[in-house]
Amino acid sequence: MTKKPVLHYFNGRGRMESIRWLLAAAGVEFEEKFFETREEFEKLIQGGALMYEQVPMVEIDGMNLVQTRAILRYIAAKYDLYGKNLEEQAWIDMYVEGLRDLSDMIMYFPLSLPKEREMNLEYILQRATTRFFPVYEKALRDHRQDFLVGNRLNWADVQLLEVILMVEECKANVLSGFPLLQDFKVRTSQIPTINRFLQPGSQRKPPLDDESIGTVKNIFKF
Ligand code: GSH
Repeated sequence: MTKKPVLHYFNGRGRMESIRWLLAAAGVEFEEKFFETREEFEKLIQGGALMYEQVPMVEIDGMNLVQTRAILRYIAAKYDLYGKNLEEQAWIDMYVEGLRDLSDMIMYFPLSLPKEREMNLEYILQRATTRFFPVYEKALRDHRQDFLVGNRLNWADVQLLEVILMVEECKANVLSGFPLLQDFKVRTSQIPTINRFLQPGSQRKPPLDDESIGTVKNIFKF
């Protein structure tokens, strides 16, 4: 029996969440080892498993994989979610990198200073609706398929759904001007592996609350 991948991170979204999403969408079961304190994180570093003394780290196929993008690309390629040729991979990379830009803004948002919160939220929503979502709406319209690239689910689709749901947590009706993205959301949410991940009790993590922000600041010393 193949060993399940083991994910090393704190018990929250951060940079690990899109890795959880991709494994879940691929139908791959995984284990998680959480650290909750600076001391536990340092123990992991001292064990020598973190190439850059950073997480996320995923134990998979006898390797300790680090660097979020490298991990995602490995999983996408291994589970056939990375297109069928170099051209499809280039499109997937372009979509995924745009989605990463947007999701990074959302990842850092809970760390906003109270006086900058509203302004930062406005900025995220403005960027989502004027720069990023129009790209994916147009891609679906021009491509005339259920998916962004090719004619089957790939890494970019999984990340698009993840990011749509994240932005909707900031503003529920944010997709109102994007009919094809609305359909895309409904359609991809019904894919059985993804649907299971969306159910309560899955390994999907909630947005960071104030208590977990304190824990994260303590672990990573910022
Ligand atoms: N480029 C890296 C990646 O994408 O994986 C950045 C990783 C990173 O900054 N990880 C943070 C960390 O380990 C936690 S989310 N910080 C501790 C440190 O940099 O000392």
